[in-house]
Amino acid sequence: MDNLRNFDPDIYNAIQQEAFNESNRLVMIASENHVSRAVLEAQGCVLTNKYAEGYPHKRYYGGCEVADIVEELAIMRAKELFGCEHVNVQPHSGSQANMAVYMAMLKPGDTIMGLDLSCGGHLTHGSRVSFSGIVYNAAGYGVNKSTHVFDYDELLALAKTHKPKMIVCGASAYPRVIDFKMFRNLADEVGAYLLADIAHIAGLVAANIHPSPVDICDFVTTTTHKTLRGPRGGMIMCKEKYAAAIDKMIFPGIQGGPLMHTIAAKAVCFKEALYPGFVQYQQQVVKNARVLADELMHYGLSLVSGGTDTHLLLIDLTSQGLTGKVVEDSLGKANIIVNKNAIPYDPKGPVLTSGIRIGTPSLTTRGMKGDEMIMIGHWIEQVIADPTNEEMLVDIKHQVLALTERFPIYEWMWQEKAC
Ligand code: DSN
Repeated sequence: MDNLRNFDPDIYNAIQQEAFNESNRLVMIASENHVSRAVLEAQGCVLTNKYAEGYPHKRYYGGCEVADIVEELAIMRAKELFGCEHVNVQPHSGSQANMAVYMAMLKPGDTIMGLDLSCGGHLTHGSRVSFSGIVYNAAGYGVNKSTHVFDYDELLALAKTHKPKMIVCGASAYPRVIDFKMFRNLADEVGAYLLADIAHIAGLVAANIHPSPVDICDFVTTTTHKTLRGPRGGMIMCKEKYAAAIDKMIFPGIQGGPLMHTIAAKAVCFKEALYPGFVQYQQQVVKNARVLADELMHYGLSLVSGGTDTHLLLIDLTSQGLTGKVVEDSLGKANIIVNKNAIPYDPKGPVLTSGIRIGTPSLTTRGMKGDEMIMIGHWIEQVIADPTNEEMLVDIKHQVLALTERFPIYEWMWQEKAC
């Protein structure tokens, strides 16, 4: 059989184009990263062929000896990395991981309490348009209206009112440290299970830069592709006493065959994360976010919560009278890729929004540091000050290209681009 380049040049070229784009743009989407060649190789391997329903040494198909090796390595490394009692590495995504926890522990109609999407939560934390808000009675919580950080007294009052069976902590757009112990207190006060969704901060947690919820919460879910810098996928960690219920809900409850190639790539990612260099990487991710935040504030821009402790920050565009959509589009023309994002209690809704979310994991993977963050902060400020100035956007794009050339990524892939 022919290779991809010869058999399907359309798809081959599209993939090359993506590598070229990632290489020539500043990817500042907080939930994205650039995986290593080793992770890509594992993800693109023959394990995609293998059915391995079940768990190591308890499969429903023959010939699973390699699948067992791979899954056991992934489990062993995840346990070492996060110090958890039990881990299930099969969830296809973070949403599947959350779904499995809810379905294992709750009945339809039970109350869950998670952070509202509009305040930085995730769809699966109880949004009305997600299964989490359709199947369960979702009582959302927010951040304090003036500080934009969690007010644990407010949350306790809410928990006492709603008496949830499960409290979900964790966020997709919250720039500050999450106090898992305070959430544990809330959960204990009302007799709720506590789930921490650390999809965004998993890399920071693995590197001990953000406090770990693993010993504090009943369940910890994550994706593996954000700060953790692995393949797109999910994972559930829990206390041993919940292991059987969680495993049974992932398979056969909500999934069939595990994606063994992805599990192999997860194992590679965990191995990478166990190297000391990973801690330095995560430290630099946070340092870069802080430098960028200071630079943006120095130009008078307003940041949600006044800064960041993590890999991400949110610019509030209210005083500029701009929408996140306009700024996302303008920055895109300058090869700076971000996403529009609601700010807490945003009057504009999710299509336009009043903010943009910016993250540093991908740029840090390329080796960028404080000096580069200062340059990038200046470009972002210039675009926000004059988002329709096409000449300036082109000029910034040229400067971005000069910068990205100094920090190559995936050049081994796209240098062979056919067109
Ligand atoms: N959609 C992801 C994000 O961008 O934060 C969360 O899963």
